[in-house]
Amino acid sequence: SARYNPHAFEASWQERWEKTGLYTFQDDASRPAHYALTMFPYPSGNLHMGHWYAYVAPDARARWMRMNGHNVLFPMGFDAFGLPAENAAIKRGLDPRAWTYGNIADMTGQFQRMGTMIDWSRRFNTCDPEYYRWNQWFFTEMFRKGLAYKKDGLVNWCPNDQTVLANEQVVNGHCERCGAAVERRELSQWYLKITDYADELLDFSGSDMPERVKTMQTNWIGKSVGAEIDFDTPAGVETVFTTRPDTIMGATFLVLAPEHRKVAALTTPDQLAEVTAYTELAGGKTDVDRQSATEKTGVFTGSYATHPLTGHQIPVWIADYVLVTYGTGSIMAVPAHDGRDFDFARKFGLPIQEVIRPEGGEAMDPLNAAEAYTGEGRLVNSGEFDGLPGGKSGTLAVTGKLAERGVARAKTTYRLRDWLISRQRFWGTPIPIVYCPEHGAQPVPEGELPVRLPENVTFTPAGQSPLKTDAAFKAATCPVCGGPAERDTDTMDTFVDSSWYMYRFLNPRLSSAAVDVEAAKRFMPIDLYTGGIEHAILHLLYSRFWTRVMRDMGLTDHAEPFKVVRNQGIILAADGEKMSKSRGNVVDPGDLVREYGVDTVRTYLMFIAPWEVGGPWDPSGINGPAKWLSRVYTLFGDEQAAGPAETTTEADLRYAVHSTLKKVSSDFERLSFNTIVSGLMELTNTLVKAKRSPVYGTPAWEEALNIFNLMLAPMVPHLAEELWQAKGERDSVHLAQWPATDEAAATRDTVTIGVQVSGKVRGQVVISKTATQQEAMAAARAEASVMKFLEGKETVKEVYVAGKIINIVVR
Ligand code: ANZ
Repeated sequence: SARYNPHAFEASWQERWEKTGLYTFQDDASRPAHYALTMFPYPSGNLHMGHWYAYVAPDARARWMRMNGHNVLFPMGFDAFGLPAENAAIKRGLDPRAWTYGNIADMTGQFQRMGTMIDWSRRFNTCDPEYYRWNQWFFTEMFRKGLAYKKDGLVNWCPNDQTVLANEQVVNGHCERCGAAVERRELSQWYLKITDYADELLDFSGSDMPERVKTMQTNWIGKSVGAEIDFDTPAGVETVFTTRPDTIMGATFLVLAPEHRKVAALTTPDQLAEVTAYTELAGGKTDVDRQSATEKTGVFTGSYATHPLTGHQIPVWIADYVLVTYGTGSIMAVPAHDGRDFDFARKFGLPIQEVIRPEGGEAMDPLNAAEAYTGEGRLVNSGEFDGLPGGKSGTLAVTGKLAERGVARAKTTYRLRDWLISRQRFWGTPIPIVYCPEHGAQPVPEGELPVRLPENVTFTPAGQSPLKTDAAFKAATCPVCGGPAERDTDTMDTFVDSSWYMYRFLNPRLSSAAVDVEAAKRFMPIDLYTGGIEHAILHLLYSRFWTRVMRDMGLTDHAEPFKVVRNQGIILAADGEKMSKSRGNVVDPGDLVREYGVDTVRTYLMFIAPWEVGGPWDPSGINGPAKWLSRVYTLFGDEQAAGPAETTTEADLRYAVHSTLKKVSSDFERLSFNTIVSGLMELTNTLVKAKRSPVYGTPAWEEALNIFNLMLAPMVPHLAEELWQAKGERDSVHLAQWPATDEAAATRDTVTIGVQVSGKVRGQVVISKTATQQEAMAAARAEASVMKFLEGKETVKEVYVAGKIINIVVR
């Protein structure tokens, strides 16, 4: 008798599939297009459990879509530029190219053992010159459209990674990659104008993304509607940005960021020492430290500004709670109605003037008030504006009046900054710009792309990019005059690579263009994009920006790259911590595959937790799926299982099969993989019993096995194929159609419900769904297990919740 031995057939099926090109994507316009993509991995060298968890379930989903008649594109590649390759070069003298491609080869092998339907013939790596050439092309196109520009300014510098970072890569003042505290540097760098699309990126109507992803992006973009208002100062006009112009009559002082360029001109000689000391102190703190500080700090500049409505002289202070990078880097302080200004005024004894009062509220006592009133309320102490509702109406009136005099303008501000893409690193896409002494920054002409990374460069322990010292790389000619020019030696942020890679899979070898426009029309936006929540802002926002740029270039006809985005949860180690080498709690999927076979590992990963939630790894948990698959294997065999004879009827069997099929189909639709496994496990129990019943061998039995086999195919592709072909089928189970539910068979007019006696479950009965209370009670009383608890007792109450429970209360 045959026992389930996955090692006997898994590898050989994979070989057969490979040889017959089973998963090679065939473009077939007669079937509806379906593009499923999971975020591609970084080639670190190993596919860990997190990768398996992320890839296996979407693979099952893609297989299911294929069986449902869709023309499914499910490709994979590698996000292959980035620092680890360069660090291996600096620390261990390895060639970043060899290191990266070696890892890619290893990981592709590991991936292939996973038994997915990925079409490997479409694989590309973002470090392939044939790919990054198009990064360069996009960059030069954006340069021509003014969407890529170079600017001097304060930038985030990671002292550990020796490179600048985008704002998105700074998390709480620290480098998102290595955790080092980020410093500020003044540098000239390349930016992409994502801010041009800020408003559009707030519109999520074209993309079904998890709520928290939308919230994170909305907060990141941070749109604020208000006005800019001009104040006269001894150093010229100073413009502030405010979201509450209606509070202007309560503005009792101005505050500038310590780095504001007017600080020097406003500082009076007797305040100079204090201001200088404070400015130096503030420069050493991160924005986050500055904004979260509980105690407000600041100093008076010695100068006064003129209030544009009252003409009063109000003091100008500097304080680090005002950021130089937001708005205009200065504010009008309204301590009565802004919490930060309130704390500041309290601390330094500055005047607090109430101008907004809550509906029906008391006047504010400036000396004893506990906090600012930040609601909309109604205007008071505001002269001609008194009585107006605060918020919108007040703002309109005040801004209107100031605008007439030319000292205010309505203004919308965003927290979002342009995307800084220059990196002072080697292992990335060279920025295709040359600097001519005569003609300045010039894009490299398309015919000369790609600008290739040089080979055999020498890395220094200090970590400086070898491009900076490579004379041959730097030497270039100006495309305008043909004279000598110097190449930009920075490379692009690797998030550029992943911003449009999904388009490249549509035709990865196309040499005449970045994107196959016709294919994009049919396959984009992506029907289901999956990956980790950690990409909620960076990658997803950048891709949404890039797609809009492509639309404006005429390459696509849509604005959103993803129709649906879903995030998988995280699988933690058995100790509840993240699996990591340093903690020594890593479970290697390769080891598990060698022990249990791929299908068991796949099943376990789908069974372990609701996919979008994740959970801890239970080392013994894999035994359940392993046993289940052996039961399944035996079920399909000829021998009769031991055990008492069963009485399963044809209707019972068909009900079990079709109701499971209906549930599994809807679970696939909503990505509920763990309940698919449990549904199939439950059905296995029914089938094992049915095998010992008269229904065994009938057409209903044959139908049951057939449907069960097809339902197994997306989840356990090897076992399903083995069972399918053992039955004598000639075509792969993966080319078969997903079975149709027989709706009549899938619903039953009877239900099994529990019977309680005085609240304790004593038995169950099968009754008609439409049974009356009387019929239900009669059935319950006739049940032997219930009867003995009723004997000699008096019934006090009968409860029947239709379809759910019967309770007979006795005394
Ligand atoms: C006066 C005022 C009165 C304000 C009031 C608020 C309430 P959001 O919503 O985040 O955009 N502000 C402006 N520029 C700033 C900067 N560079 N650093 C720190 N704070 C700054 O916040 C806009 C408000 O934050 C602005 O409106 C300004 O304070 C402050 F009852 O102006 B407000």
